[in-house]
Amino acid sequence: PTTIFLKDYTPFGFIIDGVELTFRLAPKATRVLSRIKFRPNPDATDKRFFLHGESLTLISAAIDGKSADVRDVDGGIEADVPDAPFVWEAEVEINPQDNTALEGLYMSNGMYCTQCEAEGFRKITYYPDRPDVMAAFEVTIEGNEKVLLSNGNPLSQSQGFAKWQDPWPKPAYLFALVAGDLLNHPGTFTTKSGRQVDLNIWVRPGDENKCAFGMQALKDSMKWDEDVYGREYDLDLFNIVAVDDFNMGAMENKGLNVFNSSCVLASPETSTDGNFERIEAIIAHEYFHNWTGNRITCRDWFQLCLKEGLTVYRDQQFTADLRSAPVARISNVLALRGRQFPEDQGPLSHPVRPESFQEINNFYTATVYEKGAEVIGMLKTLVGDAAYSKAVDLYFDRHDGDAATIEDWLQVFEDSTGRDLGQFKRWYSQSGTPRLTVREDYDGDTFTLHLSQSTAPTPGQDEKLPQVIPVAVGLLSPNGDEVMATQILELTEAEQSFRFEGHATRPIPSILRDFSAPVILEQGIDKTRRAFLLAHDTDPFNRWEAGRMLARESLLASITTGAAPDAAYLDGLGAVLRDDTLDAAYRALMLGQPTQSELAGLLHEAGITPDPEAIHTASEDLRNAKAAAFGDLLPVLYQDNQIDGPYSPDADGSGKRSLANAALSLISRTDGGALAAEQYAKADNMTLQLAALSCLLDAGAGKEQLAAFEQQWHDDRLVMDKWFSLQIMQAKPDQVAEVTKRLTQHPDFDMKNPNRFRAVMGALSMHHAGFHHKNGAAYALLAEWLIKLDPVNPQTTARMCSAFQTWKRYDPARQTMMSAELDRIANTKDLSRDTNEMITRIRS
Ligand code: HT7
Ligand code: ZN
Repeated sequence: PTTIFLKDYTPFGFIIDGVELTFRLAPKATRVLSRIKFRPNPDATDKRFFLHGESLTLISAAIDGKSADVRDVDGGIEADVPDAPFVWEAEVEINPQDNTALEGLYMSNGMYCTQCEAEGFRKITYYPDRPDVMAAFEVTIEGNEKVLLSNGNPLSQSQGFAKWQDPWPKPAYLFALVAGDLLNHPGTFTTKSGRQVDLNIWVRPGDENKCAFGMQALKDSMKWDEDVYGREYDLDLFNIVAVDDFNMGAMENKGLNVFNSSCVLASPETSTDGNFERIEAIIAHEYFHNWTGNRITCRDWFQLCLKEGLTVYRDQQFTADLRSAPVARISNVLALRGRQFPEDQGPLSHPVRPESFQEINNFYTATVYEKGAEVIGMLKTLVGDAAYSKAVDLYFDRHDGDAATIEDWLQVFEDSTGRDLGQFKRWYSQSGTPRLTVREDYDGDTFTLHLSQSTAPTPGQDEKLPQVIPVAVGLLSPNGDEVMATQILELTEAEQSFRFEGHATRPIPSILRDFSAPVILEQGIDKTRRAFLLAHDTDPFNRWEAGRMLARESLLASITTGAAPDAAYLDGLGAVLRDDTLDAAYRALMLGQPTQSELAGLLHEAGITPDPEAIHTASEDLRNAKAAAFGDLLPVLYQDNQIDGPYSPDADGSGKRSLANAALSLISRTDGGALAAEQYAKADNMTLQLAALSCLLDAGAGKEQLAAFEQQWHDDRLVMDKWFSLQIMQAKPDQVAEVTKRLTQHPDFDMKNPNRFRAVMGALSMHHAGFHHKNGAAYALLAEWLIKLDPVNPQTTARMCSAFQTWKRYDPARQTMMSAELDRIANTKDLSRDTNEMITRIRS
């Protein structure tokens, strides 16, 4: 397989002055006619006329009206062309029906749809399928479907025919076409300059009552981007389409976003609060791409974080503004620690801007997205809010219409602030999670923080240089008052000291407030200090973090020494839970505890081989201890957070439900599931119904309800995904593989549907104690299904291989079993490039 390097970038030899495409739709033999105006690019040195193409049957090709002599080359075709403007015309045939990889033009439930990012357009026609080649598209669709959609504005439409024009030059990865018998949920939005935009959410008949929430989220996003970033929408129409078979969450195609139906369809009866929140964030994310991604795109795929990191950062800001900022921040950090830290600490570690790849689909990672967003957040913290806004305005002014780079992004900050960001740039090139170590000194007046940083070697990077780490610090007095409001310390050296004078009593520092940098903080403080911060920290993130650290230390002690759950933690937690000045969602987060895989990672970092059984036992013991310690409090929390009146997925309602459900899950440990059965029986929304079912299964009950749930929801694919997952998530560790295997034999298990495959195999790989059960059955089952899925859908297969990324953490017996499964996958005949690259990296 060929490796592509960032350093080898060269511009394409031609500029495109316009693209006309005609689609004659037929499930097994769609014809695509292209007419593309090319002219030589004066800035390019490589003048080769090469067009990408994959799985295409070429019917004809012509240059300036004369049949062209094309040569098949690796990944596409070449032709000799004039050293002057010319018109390329081609006709190809493709087979959407058999396209199970879900890249290019494919069919989902009788509907045609496309997915072109990153390199899917080359499966539609011959084209320079690279993001720095931008062009205006005109698209004609001929087909029998009632609705025929493409990017931009409609030029004309009649029975079986539609013509679309997108005036904004775009790279091919933003091309989209949808055709099907769809219904629309309409809306309108008036932009700040007074332009009316028609909005539609297109769905299959039967789903039209699940669009109202998504439509409101879209309007809120449009308004927020105007208010906060000054960005206005730039077409007369914005379409969203819900598709059942989709490899990821959603896609920001210009004017025609395509969504995994799980990321747009919502109703109280079928969606949980978590689903609503996720849908709101993803709709915002895709909409925000219109400026950060579409108007300004990436020069090449190495620059992916330019659009993804920034857009994730923007959608996180949006959620923080619309809901609770501390709760949003804690949730983001949980996601970062849960997904990005393991990636950065294992064989798949790569920089936010990778320097090489074989298959770009494998780099849509937590590092590029979530760590990429953290990097933007640090930049904003370092330059300040006003300077951030000024720099971003300059970015939009200077680069509108460009295919830009990280250098361009940093340059606008340098130009508008005068700051040298040379060292900051290391966040883009250095992989790994820095460790920030703190030591304290006090001399009766001056309090000193000695900070040091180090990053362990990662694949391909043995030496690490110091990075710029913004460390947000506040100081508290021993009675809990804040004696110094949050200040940003800039750690730039390997070791640096920061002095705070004039403190007659020794202050207590609150360090890395709001998680001001994506690092591992090693503070070396004792339980008493943590309990103090849990009780008094004025920074909501650090207050939560203090509780989290106490839980972590309690669990680690139980795992390694068999110690009982820590009483100081339980006391401190009890006080927080009783404090009803704190919002319910925040208290629900406080009740949570580190995941079992997080604990395994921590043990591994401490040089201790994690034992999944011991981790599982300690985690269960801590939950049982909470159930016992809060025996009186939990029913009160449950009762106080019941809501009369209609369901609403807003922050307040969902916060109350999350606290009540967290209480219920502990109560179910002592009442055998009686209260959960009551909740299940009267639940009128999915948040309450699913939580009750989950508690019942956890309590070893719920057989009847599980069957009733299936009976009630068997026609709803998205709800049935939950039914599949839940049974695996709540299975006892020794039964996880068996339950999963049984579910793969269920008539509704369809591996071609990525949502269903992920619901089942994702749940298997995320059940830490079950996946790592010593009999190795789960390893074998996952490998078996990855091997089956690879020829069908390489992209989804490759992503799910990451379940094995932590294999070297475990004992020799488990390592041997996982390694054998990795070998089995690697040795599979005709393994896809996607999966091959992932397995090779994981094994390295
Ligand atoms: N920019 C998109 C990333 C993407 C994708 C989406 C759906 C299917 C396949 C895909 N490959 C890449 C989604 C986003 O980040 O907004
Ligand atoms: Zn994105």
